[in-house]
Formats: sequence, structure tokens, C-alpha cells
Amino acid sequence: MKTIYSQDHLLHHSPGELLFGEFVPAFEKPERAELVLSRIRQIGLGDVSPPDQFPLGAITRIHDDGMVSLLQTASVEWERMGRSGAAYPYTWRSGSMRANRVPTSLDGRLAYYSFDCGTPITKTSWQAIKSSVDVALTGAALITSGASAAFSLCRPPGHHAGADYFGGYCFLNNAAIATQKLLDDGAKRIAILDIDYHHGNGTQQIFYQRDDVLFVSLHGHPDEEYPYLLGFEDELGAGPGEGFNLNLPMRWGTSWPEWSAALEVGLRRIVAYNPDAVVVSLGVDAYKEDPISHFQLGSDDFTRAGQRIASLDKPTLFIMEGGYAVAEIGINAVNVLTGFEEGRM
Ligand code: SS9
Ligand code: ZN
Repeated sequence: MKTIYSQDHLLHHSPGELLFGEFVPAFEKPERAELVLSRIRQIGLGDVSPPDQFPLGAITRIHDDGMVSLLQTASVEWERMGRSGAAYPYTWRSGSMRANRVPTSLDGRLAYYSFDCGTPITKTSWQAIKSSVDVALTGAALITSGASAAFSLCRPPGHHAGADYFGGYCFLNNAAIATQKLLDDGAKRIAILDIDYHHGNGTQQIFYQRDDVLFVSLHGHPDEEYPYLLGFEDELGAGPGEGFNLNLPMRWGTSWPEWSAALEVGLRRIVAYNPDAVVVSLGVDAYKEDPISHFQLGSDDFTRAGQRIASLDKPTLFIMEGGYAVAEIGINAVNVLTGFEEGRM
């Protein structure tokens, strides 16, 4: 299968995040994508090509204009205010605060459009964020032109970003933007299968009221796991989207037997939906050695997961999301892809 990759991701390098009371080095770091790429080359998965560039309109199909321009200008405004380092929010909009008035100040807009303190905007982040979207869109275009599978090696990741908020190391929702592009280019129904350890709250929010996108997510139970405030099993979709959202949360310590049983439930739902294509939000942080996660999958389990995803027998776009055990991130991500190819044979 073909991989889309841009080295522009190197331009986003977070100075660090506030975690459990301490400012710590960022888990979401450039070598993640580098190691996945070198594994792809090592095993000869297939060609690696650079992305095409797409107009901003593909992004604003999904995201709020004000947030997109904040991502573009925050670092310049930050510096103009005499500050150094990267632009971090330091307050957040909570549910009972005003959501109908966007502040004009930089700190106000950061508070309005973000939801955590792990997702800073550096001077060169925008170029990386935009290239990650282009990587996803180029993968979508391959699927539209008949490829049976493609891998968009996106970085930064995207599934935590909602229509008008960013966070969780994610700025723009690569999977959602690619999904919208598939629909705009003629697909009638897309299923998104999110196997990242964390709930894809942004993707869920974006498509919650729609029936042309089925969202299925396997993740750490939000009662005990980030992002805490979304991802419960009673979130089924709303309005025309009712019945087109499926959350499969699992407790800390979950390993392959239980995780794969949830995967089968998700796959059956996707089969029943009969989508034109499948978008996989491919995070490998369910791995047992992941430093911020609490599932117990082994490297071979990712191969098995890929094999099972292949059984859907649909054109499939894989989009890189999380995974922070850098020593094994290449093996684990590429195992899903090779498992998928084995399952197709
Ligand atoms: C550790 C802090 C989690 C955000 C995690 C975002 C994952 C993106 N419990 N910080 S895939
Ligand atoms: Zn994750």
C-alpha cells in the first residue's frame, strides 16, 4: 500500500506539556512519524510520496474559520505581545460559560478554542498542521481514484480536534476532513473506525448529527481516561445521526480478548452500515508499553487487528493518530497495515 508523508511535520515540535502537576517533555514528538516511516521503508510496505496541496476550503468544510485563523496567527500575535516560547492557553471555556461570543484578545481566543494544556502553537506549527491535513486529503484522493487502501502518515494527529476546538495534541481533524472530502467526491456513506486508545471526541462531535458518517470508537473508559467528558456508551448520535455513533469504552488493563471482542462488535456495525469506504483512525497507544495509556495489546495484536479490519473488504484509508511508545511505534503501526494486507489476500 502507498504511504503519504511530508517532512513538514518536523516544524511542529511542542516545548512540553503540563502533566500531573509538572511541566514535562512532550509525548507527541517528531521522531514518532520518523520511526513509522523508517519501519515502512525497512519492510518495503510500498511507495512513499509527498502530499498534494489542497485549498483551505477543505478545512473550513469541517472547522470554524476563527479557529483556523487562530492556528495560523497565534504565534505571531504571541511574539508581538513580547512573549517567548509557544502559545499556550491558560484558561478554558467550560460548559456554563458563553459560547456565542468569541473574545478578541489572543488569550481569550486561546481559551475559547482549546480544551487542554498539551497542545501549544509554535512559530512554525501551522505549516506542519496544514501539511498533516494535506497528507490526509491526498490519501482520500487515492481512495477516490480507486486505490483499495492508503496510509496517510499524519502528524500532528487529529481525532481530538472538534469543529471549533483543538487539544489532545490535535489541531485539525485530519480524519474528519478526509472523510468529508470522500463524501464531496461522490461517496454516499463513510464509516470511521477509531482504534486509538483515547476516545475520538472531535470526530464524534463533528459527525454526531449526521447519518452519512458512522463513527465507531474503541477506547479507554472516559470515566477514568482522557478526554473524560465524552466517549460513553450512551452517546448514540442525535437527530438524523441517531444510531450512527458507537462507543466501545473499556477499563484500564484491557487486553486482546476483550479488546478484540469490542472490535468485532464495531466491525459488525460497520458491515451493517455498508459504507463506500472506511477511514481508520490509527492510533497504536493501546500498546502495553505506552507511557500514557493503560491497555495491554502486544505488537502481534496489531497485526491481528489489521487482519480483522481487512475482512470488511472496503476501500480503506488509514490515518495516523496517537502512539507514544516510540521504540515500538513503527512496528505497531506498520503491523496493522501488513496485517490488513495479509487479510486481503
Ligand atoms: C495523560 C495525559 C493525556 C493528552 C493525551 C492525548 C492523546 C492523543 N493521561 N494527555 S492520541
Ligand atoms: Zn491516543
